[in-house]
Amino acid sequence: MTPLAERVLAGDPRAIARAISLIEDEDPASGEMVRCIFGRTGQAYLIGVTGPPGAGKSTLVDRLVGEIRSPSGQGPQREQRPPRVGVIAVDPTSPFSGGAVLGDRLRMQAHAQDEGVFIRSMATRGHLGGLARATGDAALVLDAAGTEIIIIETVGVGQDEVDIIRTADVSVVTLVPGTGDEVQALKAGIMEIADIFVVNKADREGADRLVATVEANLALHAYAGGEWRPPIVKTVATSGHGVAELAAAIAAFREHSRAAQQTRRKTRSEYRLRKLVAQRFMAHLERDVLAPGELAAIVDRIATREIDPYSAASDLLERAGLKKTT
Ligand SMILES: Nc1nc2c(ncn2[C@@H]2O[C@H](COP(=O)(O)OP(=O)(O)OP(=O)(O)O)[C@@H](O)[C@H]2O)c(=O)[nH]1
Ligand SMILES: [Mg+2]
Repeated sequence: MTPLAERVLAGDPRAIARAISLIEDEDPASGEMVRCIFGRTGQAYLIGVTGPPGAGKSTLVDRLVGEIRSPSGQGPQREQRPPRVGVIAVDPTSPFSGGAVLGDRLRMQAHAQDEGVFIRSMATRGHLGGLARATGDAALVLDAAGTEIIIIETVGVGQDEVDIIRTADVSVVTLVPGTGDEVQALKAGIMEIADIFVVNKADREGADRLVATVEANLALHAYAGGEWRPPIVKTVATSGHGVAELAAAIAAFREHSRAAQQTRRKTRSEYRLRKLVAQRFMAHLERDVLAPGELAAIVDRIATREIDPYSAASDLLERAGLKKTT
């Protein structure tokens, strides 16, 4: 057990922040830390919130945190006291634009006095394909520290987001009227993984039309009896309108999927393991087996049809000391 891991387990906010920074920087020490805390995770409920840039996700998440923390509020976990909440906002903006910092600061103000809330942005730089893992590890840190509800905000509707959202216990997809994002979301396959749809900025023209479009999409799917049909919640994040309904929808989904949650977590574990092995194998290949630039050269040869990807892959496996496959 490293001293940092111990402090994370004790719930020390500065240790949590430090641990997430290590993960963000891909510091080798972060792997050791995650190994130490892993056995103490698995208690938190993960809420993934995604949607196009500027959809109002942060405003909405902020309101949702307020709702979950309010003694009279709705929420996925209401026993005696409001649950501790952690927010990880995956920020695609350059660390130099200040967007993340500003957003953080604004939200810190709203929950600054609340010891039960931890908010953190993570930059996406340097995480080619590894973003889902970095986010997942950051969630493990919060989980180990005793955070009961973890909200992960991601921007966009691409593959990275699908990957991240896949790791959540519930996926909330936020759309806004008049942007045509739903088409893009459809293409990225994000509609299929949504458990709850939010039509935010419902104060704007076209909200009902967007609700109807999403409804029409859902109608294409025949929901079996007892199968969860994603509800569509209209919100105005700036005023808080609809946020209690969103919290209630999350609570309803949690209740509905209680039995299936283990399966979902198993899928998540399998996905993480497969990703990790694939990433490690590629890293090993590039670092220990191939000469610098050799992988790029092989890629070029595939692009110019000099070799086919199947033969190239077999060659690489063989050179890494694995059995030749076809
Ligand atoms: N009219 C209206 N404006 C909203 C609503 N929700 C958020 N906004 C505004 O939309 C802008 C973007 O809000 P954010 O919460 O930063 O959106 P976001 O999706 O987190 O943005 P990124 O993280 O940069 O992708 C802000 O100016 C908000 O005040 C809403 O329901 N109605
Ligand atoms: Mg945001």
